[in-house]
Amino acid sequence: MSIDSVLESLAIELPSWAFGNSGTRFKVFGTAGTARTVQEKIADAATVHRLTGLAPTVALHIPWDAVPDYRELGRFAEGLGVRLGTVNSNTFQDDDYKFGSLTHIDKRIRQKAIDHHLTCLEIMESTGSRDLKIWLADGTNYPGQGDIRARQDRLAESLASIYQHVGADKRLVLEYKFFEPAMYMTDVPDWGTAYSQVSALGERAVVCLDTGHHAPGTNIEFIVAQLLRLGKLGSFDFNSRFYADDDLIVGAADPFQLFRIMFEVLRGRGLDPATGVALMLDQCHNIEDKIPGQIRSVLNVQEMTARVALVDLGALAAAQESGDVLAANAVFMDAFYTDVRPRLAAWRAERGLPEDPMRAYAGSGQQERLAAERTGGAASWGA
Ligand code: PSV
Ligand code: MN
Repeated sequence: MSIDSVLESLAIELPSWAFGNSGTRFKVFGTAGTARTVQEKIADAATVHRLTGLAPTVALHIPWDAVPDYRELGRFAEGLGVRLGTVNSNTFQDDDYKFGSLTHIDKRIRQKAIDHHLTCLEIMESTGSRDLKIWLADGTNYPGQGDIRARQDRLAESLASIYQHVGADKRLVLEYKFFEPAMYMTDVPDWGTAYSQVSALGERAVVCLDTGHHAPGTNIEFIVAQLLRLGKLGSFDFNSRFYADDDLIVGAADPFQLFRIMFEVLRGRGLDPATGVALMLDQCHNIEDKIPGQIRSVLNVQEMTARVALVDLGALAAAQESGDVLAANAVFMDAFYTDVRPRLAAWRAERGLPEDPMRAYAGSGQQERLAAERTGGAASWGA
């Protein structure tokens, strides 16, 4: 793929929750100008798209973004130049789910969690969304607390009950995470578990890879290559981490890792519409302003993707075939070290976009206007 066609096919979905106040378990800081409603979050996402041309859709989280009329919300988004995307379910903030949701030992609570997902599927009919994304906080804190195998069986049964309602043009996307909030064992800890659970469901069930959800040192690009090879990579939740699930700006902690991941995405044709991999962000801007935080994020993905498009694949294959280890590595690193920023600035100028979206936003006065207008916003995670 040429660099221009790669750039044309790049679309990054923004999470509505990135525009709300968030924090750690120690403190949620209320940042001036932060969106207070789902409409304000969508308006902020539209600003990111207007300045970058990279973010045409916004993911919703239910019930954080619950509204009485989702068709109206969809029209509101379209009026601002963006569309509603993935619907994320939430079974992690209700007292009933203390010991699990889709895996819970009590059938009533399992059914409640299943019904929540059916509600999400109904919402998707109104919003025109393709993907229902499921991340579960289910798991245990102490060895012996739960029957690991029985919980897998209940999970499979619950997922099957949801999957039978997933329409022909929709997908169920299962996200894995190896810890937190459960600290001993989670019920979907890794790509292998997610893969085996979605494979049992059928073709329209796929895996979400959140880049913050692996043990330190995990070779994430290997998982990307494998899931693409198996036809089961549904989406990414991009973010970056130094220690745990830090949810920092993607590419901030390790740009080279982002490059290696995007290399495997392109290698596996992950940007072809037929493959259907959704590139999404799942981040929290705890101490920085949200809109420029999201602008920086989508630019980081674009920049690393553009560098990947520069890899001389012919030279790489030749070096690999002849066993020339250092030459192969040099081809790879040459692309990684290439500064593509002038080229991307020209690409933006050709499309009527600001050459430097970060500077354009900083100079627009919008942050100051929002800070003056939006007062009294709720300061809670997901608000
Ligand atoms: C869990 O840590 C997670 O990555 C899931 O995607 C949730 O839906 C999201 O974070 C909430 O921020
Ligand atoms: Mn995630």
